[in-house]
Amino acid sequence: MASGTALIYDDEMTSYKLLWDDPECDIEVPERLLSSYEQLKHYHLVERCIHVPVREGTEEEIMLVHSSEYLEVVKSTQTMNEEELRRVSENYDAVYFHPNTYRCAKLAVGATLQLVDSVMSGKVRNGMALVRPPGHHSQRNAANGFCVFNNVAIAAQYAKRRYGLQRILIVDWDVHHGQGVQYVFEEDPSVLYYSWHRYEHQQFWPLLRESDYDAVGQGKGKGFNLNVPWNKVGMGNSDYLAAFFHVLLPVAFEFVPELILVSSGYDSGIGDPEGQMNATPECFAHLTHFLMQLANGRLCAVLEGGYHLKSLSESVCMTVKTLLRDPLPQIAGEMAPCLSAIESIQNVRGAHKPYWKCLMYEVPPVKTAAAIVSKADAHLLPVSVQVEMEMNAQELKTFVSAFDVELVKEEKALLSLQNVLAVLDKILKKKACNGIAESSVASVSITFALKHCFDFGLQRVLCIVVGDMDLELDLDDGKMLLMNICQKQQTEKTNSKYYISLNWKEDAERNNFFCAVLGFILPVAYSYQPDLMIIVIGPNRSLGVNGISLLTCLLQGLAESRILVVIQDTEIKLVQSVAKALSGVSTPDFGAYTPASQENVLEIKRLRDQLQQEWKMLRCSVRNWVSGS
Ligand code: X5A
Ligand code: ZN
Repeated sequence: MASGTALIYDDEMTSYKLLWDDPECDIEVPERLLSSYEQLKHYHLVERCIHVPVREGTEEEIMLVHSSEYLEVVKSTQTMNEEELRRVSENYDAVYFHPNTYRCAKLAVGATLQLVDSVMSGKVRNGMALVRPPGHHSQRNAANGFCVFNNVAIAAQYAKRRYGLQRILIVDWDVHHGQGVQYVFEEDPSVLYYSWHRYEHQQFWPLLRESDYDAVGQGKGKGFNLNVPWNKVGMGNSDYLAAFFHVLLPVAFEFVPELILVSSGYDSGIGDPEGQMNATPECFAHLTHFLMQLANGRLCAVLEGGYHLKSLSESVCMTVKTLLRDPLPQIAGEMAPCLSAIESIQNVRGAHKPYWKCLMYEVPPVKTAAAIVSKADAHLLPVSVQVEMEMNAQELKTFVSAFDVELVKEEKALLSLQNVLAVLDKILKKKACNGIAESSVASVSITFALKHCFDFGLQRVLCIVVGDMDLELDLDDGKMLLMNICQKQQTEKTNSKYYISLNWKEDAERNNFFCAVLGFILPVAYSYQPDLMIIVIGPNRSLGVNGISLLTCLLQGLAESRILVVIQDTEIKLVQSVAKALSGVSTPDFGAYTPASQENVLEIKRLRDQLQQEWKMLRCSVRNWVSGS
């Protein structure tokens, strides 16, 4: 890996200045460069850097971003008198021209490209270019905000061309929005532009709507423009760090840049008359340090603004010192971002949620979703359970019309279906792990739910029906395994591999369901390996609340715990205990094992014998063992 830090500076870029009275422009003075360089010398930082000479940017390079017409206008200013210079300057917002402006602007572009070449060739690891005029406000056809040519934007285009780079990160920590950079790369996903800026709800220069957090990029470039607008002055170290931690850095690490260009303006530092912010010079050491962890350390810092000479030069020194890998200075101040900063951060994160994984999964997925008939009962469920509203009517209609309309003619059936599908959808989309739905017509809902599961691409659904229920289902292909735990002997259907009727009679007040769950249901379920389980509690159930919770708890070992429990009767006690079992808020007390009745024991034995060839986890005896089968 390359080592060393380049420093690019030339006295000649101090050779232009404002020639007339203009209170807006009089802060952009040659002393900005002189005092920065003096301070670097003072801390013996200049001698520790690798000196790289400046050059002029060529016309071809300037035209990577600007039009030839605009280039001609700027060129023409070198021979103008003061009167003419004033007139050209007035065509632009916050700009002054001097006969040497053109020469310096070309040097600023060339200095930036020299820096990019030094870093990309491996001559140095990183570096800084001290340039005037700055660049980030200038646009294809316009000078703007003291900027003539867009040094950093040209550098990004140049790096893409010359080195075939596919991902460049531009970090603009200047206190003004670099709208010029935003415009150039708005539709370009290969350049990620990040800028924070004094905004004050559009009351601060350059007063643009498109500086707000919702300007996320356009077309293919959506998600690659990050604006953090500051709506109050006085932002300090903790606000800047919070924006790095919660916005820039997660996105940058996901973006994986190959090169970082920093629009390194220091008017965001303490004391600056433009920014009115509070970040101390040490803050810039920390910002630099974080960015050095990306792009293999390939970082080019290019000076933009900064108008408080002392604050500017100290901050430049902090940046260069950090690039040279000196230990980081301690950062001052209470480490707590202000409310307004947090608001801005939240807004950008929200706007970018669709584009970045690191922002998408910020809320932990819900464990248990519930759709219940009486919303008033919601408070009776564990607090971690998220109560769902029904699937909206439109969503439902498109789904239902594609299937059998006859089945959901009744209002009641429709509502039932809405509950079940709302929760099922959450589970399938992994927005919830498991769920409960109350449904007055469970059999109809289940038919739709299963259809929905298969459309979604599930391979094996285990459906356990407790109680009497007639389901018209096609069971041949093994895509679902239906177990019916019922009171009456099912005479019309015979057991097969995928249809199992378990005839169960519960003894009142006895915990005897263990032998059915452990001795039969779990072994079959584990042999089947479902990717979703549906438990349906219908009418005439032969299982008590205790048995149902036991079943629900133990089955969570399968299908990544994806269980949907559909309950037909609206008995809040049952809903509550199932919700408890699913959400895992507490372990239900199942009581001690009690032997089952003779009748039940014989039924389990009968089923085991009948099905252990098909579902091999049922085996616990070597009797009748046939090897290889
Ligand atoms: C590069 C820079 C600021 C222009 C302010 C005009 N420009 N009011 O900081
Ligand atoms: Zn600025």
